[in-house]
Amino acid sequence: MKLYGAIASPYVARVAMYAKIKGIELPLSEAPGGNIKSAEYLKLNPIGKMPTLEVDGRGIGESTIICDYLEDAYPQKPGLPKDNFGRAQSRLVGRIVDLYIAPQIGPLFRQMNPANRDAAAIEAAGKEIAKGMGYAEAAMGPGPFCIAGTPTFGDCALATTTSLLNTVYGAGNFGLPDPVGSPRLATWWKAMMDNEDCAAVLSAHATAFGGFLKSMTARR
Ligand SMILES: N[C@@H](CCC(=O)N[C@@H](CS)C(=O)NCC(=O)O)C(=O)O
Repeated sequence: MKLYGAIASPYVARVAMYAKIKGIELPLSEAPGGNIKSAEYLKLNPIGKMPTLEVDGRGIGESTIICDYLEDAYPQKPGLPKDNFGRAQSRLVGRIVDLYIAPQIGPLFRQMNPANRDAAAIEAAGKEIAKGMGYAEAAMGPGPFCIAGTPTFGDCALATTTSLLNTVYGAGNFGLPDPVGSPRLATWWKAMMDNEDCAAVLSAHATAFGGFLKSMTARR
């Protein structure tokens, strides 16, 4: 089993974190053919995005589906809560990230250059992100993690995207409110940072993504 992708991607980091909390050894491997648009890679994942999980020569695409596969294939240490409602809520947090938070990141990326920025676009994206974070908060359980006392799928999805948001907000100096500013989200974020496994993945992701952002801004 091989996981292809770069840790700078929040979707790759999501799977890396999920594998880690489940105790699965899953280092990142270089994409077949050298990149995610190579014929070899596209054979495994015609969508041409990262991550892809290769299992016995066959590919699985989409980070959430890869996590589902890991849950089915390695049930010994669960990555979801035991009770059905908690499982649904943990998955819901991931869905909220994908549908309501992550789509706002592209519009913000386009506003990184202070010399040429659209304040209304920044405000609109920031508003939608804050709404999405509110939806995620509403889906949370008693905590301190998303649902309860251990990290599960929703934590992996929300934390890697939160880390990316923190980096983008910091680099862009947009003046947008802290995405984890509410008491429940602040408690959640602290729990993530205090968890050795989650913090290790978040740190690797932040370093790699920060480097990517720097090289992007240096090019303009
Ligand atoms: N819905 C996908 C999103 C994956 C995705 O957008 N990956 C980006 C990196 S963050 C990518 O591979 N982009 C390259 C491209 O679109 O060509 C998932 O959950 O895996």
